[in-house]
Amino acid sequence: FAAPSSVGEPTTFVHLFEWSWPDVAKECETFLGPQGYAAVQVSPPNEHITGSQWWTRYQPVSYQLTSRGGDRNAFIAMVSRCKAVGVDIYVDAVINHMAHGSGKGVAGSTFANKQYPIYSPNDFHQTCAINPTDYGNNAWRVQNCELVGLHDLDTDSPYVQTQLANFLNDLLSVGVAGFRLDASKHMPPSDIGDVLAKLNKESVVFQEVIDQGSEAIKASEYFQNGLVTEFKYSLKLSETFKTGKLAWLKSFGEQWGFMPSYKAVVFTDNHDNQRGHGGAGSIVTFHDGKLYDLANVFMLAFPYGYPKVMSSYEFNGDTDAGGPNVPVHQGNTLNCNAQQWQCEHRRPFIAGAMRFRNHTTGNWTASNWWDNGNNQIAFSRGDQGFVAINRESSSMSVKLQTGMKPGTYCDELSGGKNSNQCVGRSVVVDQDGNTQVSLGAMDAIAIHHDSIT
Ligand code: LM2
Ligand code: CA
Repeated sequence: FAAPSSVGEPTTFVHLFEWSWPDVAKECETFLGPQGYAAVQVSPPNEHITGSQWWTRYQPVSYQLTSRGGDRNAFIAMVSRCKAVGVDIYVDAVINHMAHGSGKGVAGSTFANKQYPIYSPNDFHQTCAINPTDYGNNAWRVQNCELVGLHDLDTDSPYVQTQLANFLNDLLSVGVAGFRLDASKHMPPSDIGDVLAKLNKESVVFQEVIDQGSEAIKASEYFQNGLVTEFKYSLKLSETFKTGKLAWLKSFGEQWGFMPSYKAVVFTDNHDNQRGHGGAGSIVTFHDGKLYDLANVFMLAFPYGYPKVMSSYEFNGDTDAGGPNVPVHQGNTLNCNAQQWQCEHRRPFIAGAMRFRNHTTGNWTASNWWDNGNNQIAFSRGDQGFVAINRESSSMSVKLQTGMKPGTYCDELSGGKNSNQCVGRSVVVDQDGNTQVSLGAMDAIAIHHDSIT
């Protein structure tokens, strides 16, 4: 589908889960840059254990940049090719722990008995297991014992902190712009702060803290270090779209008990909860078809948080299965289809809603809220944009105030403008700022001030 006429201010990043470095680089050039995605979260780039499961990437063996994604040269080439088209790279940094047991890493390093190329047994906490019951009442054990048998680094020690800072500084030196700090809940916030204080460049930092409201460790303890994942958002958005009423979303955000918007990284689903791993619940995913599109349209249109779009692969119920054995890009063929890479970030509604967000940064409020008390909603972003979502099995037909100046606009979700030609649906706003919204079941529209034709 069409490229937008201009990208606006980037507001959204995408997790290209398990994509190889050459595929990420090509995606930056052919799609993410032209469309206006701000950044890509890539899978961990450092040496990890061997094996075909996706989660081998979460068992570090060394900080050499050799991984299933590619080697150091391929990584550096990706970072610079993406940067050249305005797309930043965020690295998923696994710094709480090292690999379980003994064996060999993908770059040939060996490990055994808490011995790794740069670590020896006294760089780790004493072995103890995090028990399921610890989460509710024992913060110390959650941060000092082992998460699923992964040897827990003594992140309080100056030596360990220096190694971690060296790793992150190496990534910054090749142009990486930010980090997802994996398993942040399992590290004291002050240890993370000590490591970040040693970094020699500004970067985007978001900490993965699974706090759904009932544990000893709170997401708010991590605000001092940067952004934090808001897992309540994923859970509540999914529940509302699956079994609730969209009318409830009028007050979505802090009023639902979420962290302040400016601290929150938000997502519909992530690589863990979409397959029943960390923080799972009844989560909306690519398996939900149109419902997934609409949930993403809401996330991207609504003024809360820094959104991350998930880009997955089909795993057919095997929650350990690694990615498809084909590259995403093969010459001119794109292996984005039902059985392989899902490329959710390319879906017209998701990319279109991302562009809508980029063009509505001038007003960070939801105004003119309307709902039918059930699953039809609409709201404006001041005079910058207007969106309507119909999650019902029947059509939607209602005249609504858009807050926008009169004119004919081009719906971003069905394609938007391409070199001044509207390839999407036309939406007419009358002299009073009203429009007649006519949508079929499970449909949505989004217009903004730059989509006027
Ligand atoms: C994370 N965030 O805090 C990641 O988002 C999550 O994907 C990681 O778990 C976890 N923390 C550790 O980095 C994944 C996966 C686990 C997997 C671990 C380690 O969800 O299932 O554990 O990575 O690869 C696997 C086995 C587990 C085994 C463990 C150690 O599933 O049964 O435990 O390896 O061999 C003995
Ligand atoms: Ca720890």
